[in-house]
Amino acid sequence: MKTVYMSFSTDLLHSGHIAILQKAAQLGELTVGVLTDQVIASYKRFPLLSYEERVSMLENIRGVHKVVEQNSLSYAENLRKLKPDYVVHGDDWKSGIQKPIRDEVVAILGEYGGQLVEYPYSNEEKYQALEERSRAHLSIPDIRRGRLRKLLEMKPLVSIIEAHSGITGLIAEKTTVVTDGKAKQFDGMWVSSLCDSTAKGKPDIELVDMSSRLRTIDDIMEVTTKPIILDGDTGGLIEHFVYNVRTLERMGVSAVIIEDKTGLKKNSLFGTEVEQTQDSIEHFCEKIAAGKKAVKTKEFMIIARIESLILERGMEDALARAFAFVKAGADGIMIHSRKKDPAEIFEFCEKFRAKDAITPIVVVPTSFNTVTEEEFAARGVNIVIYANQLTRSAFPAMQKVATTILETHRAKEADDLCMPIKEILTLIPEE
Ligand code: SPV
Ligand code: MG
Repeated sequence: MKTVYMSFSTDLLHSGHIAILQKAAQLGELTVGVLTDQVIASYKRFPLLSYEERVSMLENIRGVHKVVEQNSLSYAENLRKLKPDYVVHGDDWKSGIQKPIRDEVVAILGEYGGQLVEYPYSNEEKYQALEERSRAHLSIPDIRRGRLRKLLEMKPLVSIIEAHSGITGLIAEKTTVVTDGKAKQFDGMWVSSLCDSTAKGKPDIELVDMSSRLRTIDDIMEVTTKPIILDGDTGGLIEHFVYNVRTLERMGVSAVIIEDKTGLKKNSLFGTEVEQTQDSIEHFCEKIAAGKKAVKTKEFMIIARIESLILERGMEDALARAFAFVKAGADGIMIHSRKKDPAEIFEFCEKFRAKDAITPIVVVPTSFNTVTEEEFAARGVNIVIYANQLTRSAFPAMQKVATTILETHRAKEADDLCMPIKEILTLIPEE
């Protein structure tokens, strides 16, 4: 009896999948490798059905002999273990992000004389419509909101990038790289006060009001499905914060991060160059507790941000605040620093983790940007936020083009710096 291997990520099993499964089963004893939630989320979209549900679904399909876990986009581990005579796949992976995976499968099959069997990929409209419906489903507030908590359970490190508009949201949603059989995307978006204010030409001093911030979030939500963390500045008055928590939760935002400052807020990266006042532990705990009381779901997170290192109040103060804020109900702690050297961030993580192994730690490595995600994860960090890089990269590009046009009295010289008209026209396809 010949043996056959197929890999499946789908959570919507349609007639096209059944047809290819039946063809594969005719070639021999069929083993299906089911991709884990983490792998699927990294390259496609968050699965609507969990890994266990997808395993059970495939186990009950006629012709499927066995179901095994495939814990990477790469087939290498399972192929070397099972040495199937055939690998079956649709022919859609001959190009695009799956091509390197296919190339590796071909090479490994070549090692022991296995064979790749490809059937024409069926991209019928009804299947496309199904996929579009699933995507739309993921953007529904109730489905989107809880995904940050799910990601925290699934992944050692959740990586988040700033978005302040529909287009930056799309970049955060869609940018994908594949390296060594591993696909990587950002897990979600940070609606930064700095970048939201900058996009509106305003300083980052809590001047852009909540209605405007909500409008930005809505613009992003219109075109994306990934979870959103809001930079909630100081959270404002406790009496206002409780209302805003409910609004954000209802919209499908996953978390708000509020910082323990009071009075006129200035951006943290000014540090002690400007006057900034830290809130008292008691008052900030009151704000956290009031916010937690207003939350209606188990999913929405209130994360407390500690400014002690920014304001040079010392490690002991930062740690005392962290433990007090967790006790008051904070679902996570963001520790911030504006030093290039990550030593104080690492020291905080070590000392915090010595007493609290569970509460998620968030960092924003704008200054300490040499540290890799792997190293942060090893130090006990759970969320890394790239808080301003899309704004900081777009601004000089726009400024250069504007200067070039002024200098040359025409747009020709600026053209090389711009995306071709054809590309911009089709960048956002019509539905
Ligand atoms: C933001 O992105 O607005 C932040 C992070 O709050 S920082 O700018 O580093 O203060
Ligand atoms: Mg901010």
